[in-house]
Amino acid sequence: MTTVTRSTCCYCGVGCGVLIEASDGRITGVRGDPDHPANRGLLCSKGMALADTARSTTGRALQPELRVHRDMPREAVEWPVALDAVAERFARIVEQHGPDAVAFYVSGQLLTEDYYVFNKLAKGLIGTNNIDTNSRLCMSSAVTAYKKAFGADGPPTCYDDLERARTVLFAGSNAAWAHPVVFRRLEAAKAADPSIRWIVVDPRRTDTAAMADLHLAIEPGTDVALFNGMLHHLIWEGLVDRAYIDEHTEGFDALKSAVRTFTPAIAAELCGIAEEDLIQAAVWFGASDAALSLYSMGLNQSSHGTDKNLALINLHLATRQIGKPGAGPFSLTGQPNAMGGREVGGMATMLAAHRDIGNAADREELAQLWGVQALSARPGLPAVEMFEALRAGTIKAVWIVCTNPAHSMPDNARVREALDKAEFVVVQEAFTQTDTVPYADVLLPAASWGEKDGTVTNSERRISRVRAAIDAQGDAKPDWWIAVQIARRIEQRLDRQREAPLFAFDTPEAIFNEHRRLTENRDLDIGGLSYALLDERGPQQWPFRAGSEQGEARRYTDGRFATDDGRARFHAARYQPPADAINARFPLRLTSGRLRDQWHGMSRTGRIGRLFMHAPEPTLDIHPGDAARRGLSEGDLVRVISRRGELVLPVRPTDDVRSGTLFAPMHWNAQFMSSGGVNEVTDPAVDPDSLQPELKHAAVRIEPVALPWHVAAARRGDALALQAAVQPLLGACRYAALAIEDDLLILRAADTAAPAGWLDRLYAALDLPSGDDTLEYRDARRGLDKRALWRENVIHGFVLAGEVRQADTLFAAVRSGEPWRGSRLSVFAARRAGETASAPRERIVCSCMQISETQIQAAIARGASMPELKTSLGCGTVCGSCVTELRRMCETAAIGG
Ligand SMILES: Nc1nc2c(c(=O)[nH]1)N[C@H]1C(S)=C(S)[C@@H](COP(=O)(O)OP(=O)(O)OC[C@H]3O[C@@H](n4cnc5c(=O)[nH]c(N)nc54)[C@H](O)[C@@H]3O)O[C@H]1N2
Ligand SMILES: Nc1nc2c(c(=O)[nH]1)N[C@H]1C(S)=C(S)[C@@H](COP(=O)(O)OP(=O)(O)OC[C@H]3O[C@@H](n4cnc5c(=O)[nH]c(N)nc54)[C@H](O)[C@@H]3O)O[C@H]1N2
Ligand code: SF4
Ligand SMILES: [Mo]
Repeated sequence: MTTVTRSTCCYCGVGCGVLIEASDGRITGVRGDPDHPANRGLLCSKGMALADTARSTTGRALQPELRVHRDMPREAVEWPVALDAVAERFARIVEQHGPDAVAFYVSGQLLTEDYYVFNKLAKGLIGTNNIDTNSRLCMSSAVTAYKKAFGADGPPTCYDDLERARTVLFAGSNAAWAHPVVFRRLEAAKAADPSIRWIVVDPRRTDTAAMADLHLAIEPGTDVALFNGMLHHLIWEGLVDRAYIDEHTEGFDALKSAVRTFTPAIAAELCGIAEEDLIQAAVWFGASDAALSLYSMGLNQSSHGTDKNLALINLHLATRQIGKPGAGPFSLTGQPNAMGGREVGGMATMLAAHRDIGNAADREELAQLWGVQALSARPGLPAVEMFEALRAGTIKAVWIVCTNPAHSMPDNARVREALDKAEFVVVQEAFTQTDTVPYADVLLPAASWGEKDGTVTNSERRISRVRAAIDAQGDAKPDWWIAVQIARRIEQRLDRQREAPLFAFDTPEAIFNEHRRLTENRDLDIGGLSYALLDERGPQQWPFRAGSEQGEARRYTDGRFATDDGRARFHAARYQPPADAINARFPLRLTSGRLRDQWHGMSRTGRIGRLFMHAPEPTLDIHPGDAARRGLSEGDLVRVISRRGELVLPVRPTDDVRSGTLFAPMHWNAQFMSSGGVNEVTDPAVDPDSLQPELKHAAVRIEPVALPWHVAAARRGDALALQAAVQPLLGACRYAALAIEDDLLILRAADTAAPAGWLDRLYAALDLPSGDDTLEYRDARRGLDKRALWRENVIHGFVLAGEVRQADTLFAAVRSGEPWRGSRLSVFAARRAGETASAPRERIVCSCMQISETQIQAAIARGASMPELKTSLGCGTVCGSCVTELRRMCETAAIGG
């Protein structure tokens, strides 16, 4: 029997509602929930593919594992053994070295209930504020700026504003890929009313920028100069709202003198854009009936990210583009529960329900609510410092939950060193193939999406229920449960038992109810919410006070802010260049970000072939002029070198980036390539207020690297099992990348020569033994080694090492599964005329309908328009994630002739 469970997508902060279909304990399908106010039935390519990610248990963490010594492998143990081991070790370290000798590094992908328990465990029970989260890499600057400007965290806006805005300013946001359903809604609004203006501020011409009326391709890191220049123009042209400023704000005069020097001409020059464009943007924004800004990592991930946020908020306050429909500074949250984490105070610098560590009254009130003596007044260490302290030995033990710092932290080699040096590392994970799992002394298997219950809050402050559609796989347990079990044990060992036990929770609902109590009479008051109400009436926005009928869609509509005097604050934002200075040795600016179909470290999206096909290999985007000057063409491998480290990547010349700027996707890591990914070279410098690292900017140089020995390989079978088998070999090559294609694993690698013994290990990992079914060819003198495995007349796998000229033919043969025509011996000789050396598989643009770039281009060449593409090929008709790209392809063809 098929059951349908209403839940929420586990990826981005849009927070789309999903309907999960399940039968016999397996998830069989996922659809958009037509009744969810965020998406009204829509899903993007990642959401559409959710069921596939849950299909197989290969690669899931299914049992607790423990190792008694660093040099020994972990072994499976029963839960009580694992729980005792963690509790005992944490308690012992706290007794010997004090509470600040342990740390928790958690995640905006936890549910609010999970998050709440971890925060209470660290701050309430152990007495340390050393609990930080990957939100430090993500939302911290936005939080800090909201608090500075408005007196409280949280966006004043809501999704309804998407349809009401007259001017939309995207700043450092590639919403077309990162928040696709929000983008779909904006697209529909603009299609219905083409007079709506879009401005995009992004150094790259992203799919978002390609749709803009005005794209400001600023130099990375120059946003403050841009916003100050826009404000200068608005002030001197009289486009600010003096009455609003006088009545509802503080600090305008100081700001006015601070932006005096930012004339449009000077600001435009600093940003590397045309002065007219800056002025145009200012006028469209300031004179608009409703200007909405949507911003994300291009602002936050900066060594002056708080100032970037504040400079943008200044524009909104000065022109009264806030507190009314369609207007306001809308920080798009990245993770599904970045907001919930902020609500429970799950960071090193905050306390539960928007309380402050630095505020004695807040600490006392919370201690009382929790029934503990006192809370530590010492702020905990934020992410970057936390791992530094682990490396230095001042923190002895870390418990990592639902995040993969060995991949996602800046300068990740240092993080790996820290994990290596740490006395005790606990990793609580749903999947085993991540870069952090190898460091775990204890691996705690977590129930994952589709298997757990609780709540999340999306970008517009809307709380949705997450519900389990099936039982947890194997012995995996919900994150809150694991935390509660260990907390109780630590409580016992530290002999901190109280009259009322701190962790008496038996359900997520009990946790939610306690969290609710902590929010009462505060800005995020959810006193009127309950699971029953959410179940009955669907997702709700906070604040939602007791006795009220509904939440608040927009905040500060009466011009009263959450500061003591009710006035918002202007802050004179200082323009500063990025921390990692450009010079003759490191002349290029490297930025990084998301791809449409991958999610972070790929532990989930990297499980399905469909999501690889839009971008099958890691790449380094470079301006064609910069590439030509260095004699580089598409696919050439280069070393990308920064002051911290290096990695090898294939270049992709494209004028989507400006000259002097490079872009690499953040996703690839040691599970799929030969290095830890782009964070080998990124900069751990942080913003002084938000302590968020500058992941969006590193000064680098690139050098060509001659790696004449190439490998191309493919193997049919359980691709996830094959990936796990081949992954340990990747690091031995200067360059290697894996991709998954349904029941196929694809490998490409390159080096100066074959690493010793490597090929034999590869043959074993790919299960390509010598034998009757295997055709082999070896030429030691020329360094050639080739193998193909046959079943009947069909090639089931091959390795070409040394040179890979036949790769295309063989990839095609393995993919098609059709019998090989011609003699077996011809496989290593065959190379049809016109074939290039290693053209990757055709790029698939439409993931839902599996329509390739070539098919679309052919249709466009025959004169197909955008609507005709949809009717003739079907592309862009399901989730819509590819529509911007389709439109771009049509436009490019039209311009090109
Ligand atoms: N497909 C997909 N979607 C996701 C995620 C994912 O992994 N995959 N992750 C989610 C998460 S956690 C997050 S935080 C969001 C992130 O969502 P976004 O922030 O929209 O995504 P990014 O690609 O990281 O960065 C956005 C843009 O910032 C630009 N940028 C770089 N430097 C600067 C600068 O100095 N100024 C300006 N103005 N722009 C700059 C980059 O060129 C990039 O296009 O996405 C969420 N959604
Ligand atoms: N260079 C560069 N680096 C970046 C960024 C960038 O733009 N550029 N962006 C930064 C940002 S904004 C973010 S948010 C971070 C994200 O970085 P991470 O947090 O490291 O990213 P994920 O891969 O999503 O990690 C989540 C982990 O939790 C596991 N997991 C999934 N479900 C569950 C569950 O229910 N319970 C438990 N316990 N585990 C689960 C997944 O398998 C995965 O390994 O990356 C940051 N790093
Ligand atoms: S936009 Fe896509 S990834 Fe984000 S919540 Fe919706 S379906 Fe999930
Ligand atoms: Mo994020």
